[in-house]
Amino acid sequence: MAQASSHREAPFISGQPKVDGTDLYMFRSYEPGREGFVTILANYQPFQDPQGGPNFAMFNPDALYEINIDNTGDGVEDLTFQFRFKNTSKATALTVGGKQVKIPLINSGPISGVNPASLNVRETFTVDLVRG
Ligand SMILES: [Ca+2]
Repeated sequence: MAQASSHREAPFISGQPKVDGTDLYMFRSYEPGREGFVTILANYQPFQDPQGGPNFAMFNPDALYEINIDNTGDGVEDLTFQFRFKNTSKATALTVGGKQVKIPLINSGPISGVNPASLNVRETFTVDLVRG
């Protein structure tokens, strides 16, 4: 039996795009000295374009994102990677009509580097590995 993620064709998950897992990729590392490693990529929130700002797709801080790995071939997970996300607002305010007005946007200007002043909402995550 194969299980796969949806691409918005499932009615329930189409109403919750932030937790809609669209693709999962796994490949063996080809870098020298890392032959024993596997890289896993997971995509969520389908059909988001880079130019789709100013509020770009963020993960749901109320959701638990899990990637289950069966490495014994019995269809039962042996490793589970659990991701939890947190959004922290800097409460950036701009002067509008002489008043300080908090912006509802993720950023107030171009983003370059990690955590620049123009970034209003910072998204961080934790990952836990559950065995068994
Ligand atoms: Ca297993």
